[in-house]
Amino acid sequence: MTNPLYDTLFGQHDQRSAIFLQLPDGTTLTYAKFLEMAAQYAGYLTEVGLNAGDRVAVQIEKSPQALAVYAACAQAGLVFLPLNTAYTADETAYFVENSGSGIVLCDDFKRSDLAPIVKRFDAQLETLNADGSGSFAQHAASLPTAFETVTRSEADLAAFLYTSGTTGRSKGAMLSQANLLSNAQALREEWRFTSDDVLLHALPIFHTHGLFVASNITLLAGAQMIFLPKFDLDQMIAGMPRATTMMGVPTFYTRLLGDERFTQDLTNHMRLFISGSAPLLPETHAQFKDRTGHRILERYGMTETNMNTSNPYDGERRAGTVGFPLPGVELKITESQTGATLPQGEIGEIEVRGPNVFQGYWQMPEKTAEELRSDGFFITGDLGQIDADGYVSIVGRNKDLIISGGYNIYPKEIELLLDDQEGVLESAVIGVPHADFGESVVGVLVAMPGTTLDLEAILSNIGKSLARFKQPQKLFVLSELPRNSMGKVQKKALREQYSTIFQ
Ligand code: MCA
Ligand code: AMP
Repeated sequence: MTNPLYDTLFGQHDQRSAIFLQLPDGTTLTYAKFLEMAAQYAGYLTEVGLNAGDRVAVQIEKSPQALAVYAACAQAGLVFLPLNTAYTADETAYFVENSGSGIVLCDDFKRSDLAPIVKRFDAQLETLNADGSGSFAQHAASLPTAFETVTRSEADLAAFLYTSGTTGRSKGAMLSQANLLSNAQALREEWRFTSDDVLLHALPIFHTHGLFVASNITLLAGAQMIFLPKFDLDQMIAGMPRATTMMGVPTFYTRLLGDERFTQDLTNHMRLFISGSAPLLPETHAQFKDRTGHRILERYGMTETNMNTSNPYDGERRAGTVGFPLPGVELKITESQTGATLPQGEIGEIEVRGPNVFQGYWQMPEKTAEELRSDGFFITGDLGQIDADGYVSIVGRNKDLIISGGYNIYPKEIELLLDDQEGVLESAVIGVPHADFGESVVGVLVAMPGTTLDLEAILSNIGKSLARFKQPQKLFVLSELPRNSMGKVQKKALREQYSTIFQ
């Protein structure tokens, strides 16, 4: 194979007239047409001077065109770097600079915000809108609909996905072709995807879940997707009769259950519902079973590792667990400090090794060394336990992280901004239970002596540089933060104190 990722996921469908995407307006896109568009995009990316291994930063709304940029990068041997569309220009600037992207694609409405940034980093800015218009599409439209695939190997990098850290600085997780392919192959087999499947796809495609888990498996199987721009209850319910499978974060499932149109009849023909990215409450699993007769299959993954474990397709899908390690993935529970494997049943750090585990953080060898052991085991920062039957459960986190509606939010990043606000002495950001998002962000502030904080002004200020989903939903002021004898802020106590504010 000249380029395993492209050949396996895309190239095999080159001439296929079968439908790849069903779109909300009732139109469809065949594999062949999709790949013609991708080839034109690959042609343009090459024409502007990008070479194999160069990064392409993409912050565009979900659309077939956005997915075609991923295919184009694979075909031209470029590193695809998708960015959350909710990121502010400040946030995006960091990713563009850190990755050294040669080109940035954005929607037209973001162009004026991003232009000065992109210029500063000597990159090229082009636009690609969800309706297929924009400067990038215009240039590409005049190019041939076939492109000679650039030779690459499985060891070459395919994508960077940025993931924040406990220090507040995002790190570019480098994923190789082999990382993506091995995981897609394992999941397709585990979940039995075939060309008869139609996946109801409402996840964003700038994260592992919607891009690599959902789209790569569909492509590998030659299946179809009902490709929705975002989660919308009416569209989900309208699309379900045409689907065979669905993937979602727990919020998708609680929202569906909250709608009386979501009935057993609507789901009778469905083959599989999969959940991940955040803990699925056993109550949700049970309610879903009662309502539809289906047992949601829960799995566990990370940006750095793709998917690690899955509940079984056949056999018991055990609520509150994330199932068994996938074929080829080794998983152990260790003592955090020493890395020593703990006896079965004990709670400890989850470590994983396998072809799914990433290549390290872009230009951050120290960070890589902190989390990736020399023997190849990745320290996930999740606390887990393996029961007597081998089912893995995630029981907590050894990292300060909030997961809201499936998006990861690192408190440190927000605390650094809050600490800089006028009159703030110090701050602590915590996640508290939220019926819709699972967890929601709350900030606790301590004012400088003699100061009264203007909470509205603080929220509005940090909102200028912080994506909306990361912004605290509420701010509270305390005279001091609870600390232990070592002086460490007791976030657990704060979480308990504010645990019912969104209930
Ligand atoms: C939107 N908002 C949020 C979130 N999403 N706030 C907190 N948490 C969120 N997740 C805010 C918006 O800024 C807006 O604020 C208001 O909620 C409504 O916005 P809207 O766009 O209408 O929201 P929505 O469509 O209802 O979106 C909620 C959602 C979405 C459907 C749950 O967040 C979503 O699709 N999440 C999936 C994330 C995902 O794919 N994660 C996978 C990561 P305001 O009204 O105040 O302006 S990959 C991963 O984790 C690993 C590898 C894994 O295992 O999969
Ligand atoms: P990210 O690397 O940003 O994509 O987020 C990965 C994190 O999401 C993991 O380290 C877990 O903490 C969490 N996660 C993913 N899937 C699950 C799940 N099924 N149950 C609980 N947490 C999960």
